Amino acid sequence: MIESVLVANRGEIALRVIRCAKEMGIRTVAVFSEADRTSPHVLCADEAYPIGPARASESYLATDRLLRAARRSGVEAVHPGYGFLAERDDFAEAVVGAGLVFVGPSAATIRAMGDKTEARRRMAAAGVPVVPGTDGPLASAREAREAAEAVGFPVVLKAVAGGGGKGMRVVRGGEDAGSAFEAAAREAAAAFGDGSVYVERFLERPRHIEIQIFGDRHGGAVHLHERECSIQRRHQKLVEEAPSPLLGPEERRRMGEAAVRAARAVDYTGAGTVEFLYAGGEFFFLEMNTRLQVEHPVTEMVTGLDLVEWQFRVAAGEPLPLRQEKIPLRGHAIECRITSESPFDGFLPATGTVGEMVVPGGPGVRWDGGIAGGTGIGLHYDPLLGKLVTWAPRRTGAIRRMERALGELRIDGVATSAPLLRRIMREPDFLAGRLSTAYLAEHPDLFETGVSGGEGEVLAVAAALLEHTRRQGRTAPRIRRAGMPLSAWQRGGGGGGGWEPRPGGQRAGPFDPGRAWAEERR
Ligand code: MV4
Repeated sequence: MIESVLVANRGEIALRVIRCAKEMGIRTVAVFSEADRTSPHVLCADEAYPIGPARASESYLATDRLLRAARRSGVEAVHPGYGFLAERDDFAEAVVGAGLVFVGPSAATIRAMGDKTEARRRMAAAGVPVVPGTDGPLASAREAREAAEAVGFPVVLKAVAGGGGKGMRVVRGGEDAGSAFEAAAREAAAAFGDGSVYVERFLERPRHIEIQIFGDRHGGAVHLHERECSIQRRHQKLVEEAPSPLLGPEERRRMGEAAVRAARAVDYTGAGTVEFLYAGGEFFFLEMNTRLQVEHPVTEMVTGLDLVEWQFRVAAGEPLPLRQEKIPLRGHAIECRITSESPFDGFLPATGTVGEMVVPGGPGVRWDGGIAGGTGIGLHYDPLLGKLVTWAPRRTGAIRRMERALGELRIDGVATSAPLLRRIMREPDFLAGRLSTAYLAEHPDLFETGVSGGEGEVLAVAAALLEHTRRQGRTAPRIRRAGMPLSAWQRGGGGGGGWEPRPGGQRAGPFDPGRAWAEERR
């Protein structure tokens, strides 16, 4: 087994990996920037090394500094987490070149899957369905027009070096293909240093379903079922779940088999994800992500397996712990991403210092977070504070549990996405599993706050006062001994889940004029 690991990451994923390593008896080494001196991942590790200033390019993205820390600490392996250097083939190569174990796939696999046209070619050759489109990059605007016409409109132009939606351009008619090509190529060159662009048929309102895969160094490959990730905003996922509410056992089996073919086609080792678009009863390969994903806990909850433990075992050269038929699928799990963003304010990034926190608990509830009271939230890194995950035998139970848990969650000192997530947990289309990548765009009411000045504001205040008076009459008084400060539980408000009542509910909660207004209008 691996005896020591440096975790080349921060926040919740660094903590997640360190927790697993500790349970396996692996010595853990954290790294931290000047902004993360007292972060939980640093405090939790056996040892921690400073790697530079807050700016990621001079710390978490600085291969030389990470490798220096690895050498000084004498670790045997490096776990990249996700983001930062996790999908950089040159980093994987540098780690292996330094005589260390890279906990992830080979540099060659990362490189092949990073080129989206090569990925398409390899998948098509392996019998994995791909979206109709071009095999390679387009040489000119004229070629783009011709390719678009051959594929059939609407089409989408994508960066060969892209992924994650950056630089995508949808084209609905022939006249626009040339100018879209020029724009997409320019954007791709600026974003990725490679202006190559290819074309695919554009699927309308697809669902995003991905399959968790695992491969070992002995030719073994399995899948751990799917995750439904359709609720996204600008290619950032907000809610993920497993299994997908609308996938039948037959489709699940076919998608799983296609994902395993994909894994075998690139000699995959470690944890990976095959992303599919699902539209009109068909599924198509989209991309392969050569890392552990943010949303891996929903897979862990429905399989009962520890994916990070599997990563370490595979990296140590062990065969996969289970055969395909033995991989369980039990119950339903949902994950909500809690980010430091103001959802009702255009997702404006929020900053601050985490004050008092209440982390939800109880049966079927998991909190994977990277913050604690006192943690500073700035603008240097990704806004993900933590992930709230619930499990129950059925989907409705997991949703109710999530709503309950979001109600318990309190993060004072910084605005979070939690109030929006709580609204989603009550929204009829979500409850019915009517999901697509257009879900948020098609539900603008989720973002309504109701107080927007003028007449509306007067009405909102009136409605809110009415609601407040009604509630005062029927809720138990809050107990507060003289001189005792209110705890976060008693106080309500703050930046966490907020204690929004259910429509018509009777719970005490902070006064929320927007909510009261929306309810009054119904
Ligand atoms: C597509 C598509 C429709 N047709 N490709 C967006 C992220 C990037 N990984 C690929 N994306 C898409 N590719 C074809 N041929 C629609 C999207 C897309 C999307 C995909 C998954 C999840 C959310 C999305 C939101 C908008 C567009």
